[in-house]
Amino acid sequence: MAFRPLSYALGAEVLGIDLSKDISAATFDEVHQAFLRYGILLFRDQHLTREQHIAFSRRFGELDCNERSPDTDPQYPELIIITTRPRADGTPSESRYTGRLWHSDLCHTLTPAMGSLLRCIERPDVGGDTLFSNMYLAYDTLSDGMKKLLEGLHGIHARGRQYDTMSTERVAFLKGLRPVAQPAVRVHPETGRKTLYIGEKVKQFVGFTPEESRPLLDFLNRHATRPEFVYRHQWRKHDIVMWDNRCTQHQALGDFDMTQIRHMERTTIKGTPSGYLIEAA
Ligand SMILES: O=C(O)CCC(=O)C(=O)O
Repeated sequence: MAFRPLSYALGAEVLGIDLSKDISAATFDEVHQAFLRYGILLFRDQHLTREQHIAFSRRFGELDCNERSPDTDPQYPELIIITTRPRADGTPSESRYTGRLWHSDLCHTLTPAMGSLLRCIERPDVGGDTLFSNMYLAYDTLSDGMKKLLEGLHGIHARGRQYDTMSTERVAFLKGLRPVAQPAVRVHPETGRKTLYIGEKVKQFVGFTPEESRPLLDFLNRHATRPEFVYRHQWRKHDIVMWDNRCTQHQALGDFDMTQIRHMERTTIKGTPSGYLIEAA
């Protein structure tokens, strides 16, 4: 097995591993260490069944069963389906716009995700890329003054996404949920390093109005997604990309012909408790 860095900022391709086979504890440990070091791992040409995708993901910890997501596969609750494939009744898929804002998975819950493993089943002719950014670098490169200002600040993470792609029942459900506040700076539980924990789902800071929060949020989002902190992944069929939600964020691009099929399946590894519920505005 070998690791080939994907960009200056983050990511490595794992060479010489077949995830459909049994993986020894020693090999798994090497993969885990690389995951912590690079933030993103790419496994190419992995011809896996859904069961194998789930089984490999489980090696990293308990999986989220997506109780609240409309995109869960009915047969495999561990899988979130992100697809442009229309539903059986011919109506558009609700998940076709998933991930269009910079975010870290489940940041709007009290147990944000530890990791996610996204498998490319079908891709459009061109585009449908995903961007990833390194939130350690984003934090490390802030001034001492800004670091001090952010210490103790909590961002309010909005739930949901484009409501126009959802059924009315689902919109009502999401609107009824209380927002979650997360620290703007968090410590990665395994590496001990500080990371910036914001994103485009953050609408305001606790104790500040949305209008007061906006300039700081705009600055932080721009800063965290500077090209030198970002890796852009161009998907190939049978790719699996695994990312560490505790020190990276990502965005799915709409840079493709939406009449073509882009079909992705994701497992999500549960993280540790973080943040607190606040009263809905
Ligand atoms: O479809 C993608 O490229 C990423 C989707 C996404 O944002 C997610 O799975 O959290």
